[in-house]
Amino acid sequence: MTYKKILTIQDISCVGQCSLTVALPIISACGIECAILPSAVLSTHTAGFTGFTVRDLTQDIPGIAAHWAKENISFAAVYTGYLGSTQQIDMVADIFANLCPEGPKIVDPAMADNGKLYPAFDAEYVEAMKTLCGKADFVVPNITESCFLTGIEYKTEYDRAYIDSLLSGLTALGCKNVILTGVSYTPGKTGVVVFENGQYSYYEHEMLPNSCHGTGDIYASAFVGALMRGKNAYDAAKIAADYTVSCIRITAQQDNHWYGAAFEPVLGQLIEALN
Ligand code: PXL
Repeated sequence: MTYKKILTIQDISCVGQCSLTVALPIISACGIECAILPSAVLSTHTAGFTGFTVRDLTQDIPGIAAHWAKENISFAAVYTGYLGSTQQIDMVADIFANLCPEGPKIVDPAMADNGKLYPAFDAEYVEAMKTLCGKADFVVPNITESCFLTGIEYKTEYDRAYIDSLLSGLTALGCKNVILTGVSYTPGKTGVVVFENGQYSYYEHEMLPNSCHGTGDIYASAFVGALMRGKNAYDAAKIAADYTVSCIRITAQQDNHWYGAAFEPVLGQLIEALN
């Protein structure tokens, strides 16, 4: 196995099982070295907690990136998640170009779910995120994020033609490949669409009755880990989906675990799926 070092850029939500506290352990479990660039530090995530603290780290990013460049540090891939500000999105584009000129750029436009933007974001952030998605080799949105990025109406019931319109809108932004999560064509089932080089494929799996916050981050992190382990996009998308389902299933067995998904007890399943 070739040893690889990647960079992930997203926030630290100190409590709440999302963003960096999920990405770092999952990518490490995949056998990939994971450097981090925190976009912000929050006491908790913003979905369900109130009164959280936020320290935006936008001003620290150029100095960190310049130091890495001076030390000749580069990365085999860059994976971005929740970013702290619109200004940061432009800085990330520079990091793509300067610190990862060759490897895949994976953008999870973590900004919305269930038809709504997360509280910290506005239309200006969405516009900047469109530009970043245009520079990505893979974007990993859910349907809500795809709607904000393409200007297409959000629907909870849809057919293949609606999904195709989202895929065309997303690739029109300039991103090469799309991994679209949470696509459900049949009651009781959901799945992930892999749109790679214009080819559509779909992996369908069980839809569990409970849903958890942070599963988008778990999914994208496992996808990145599997991709960097040399899996093709479809296999990486499938491995990440099976792992995320296991996380949701085990979370349902915990009392009062509303703030995130218990991804740790089933990390072994992810490791096994990669071997
Ligand atoms: O899971 C995405 C996410 C990441 N980081 C922060 C969030 C959210 C979703 O709400 O609030 C701070």
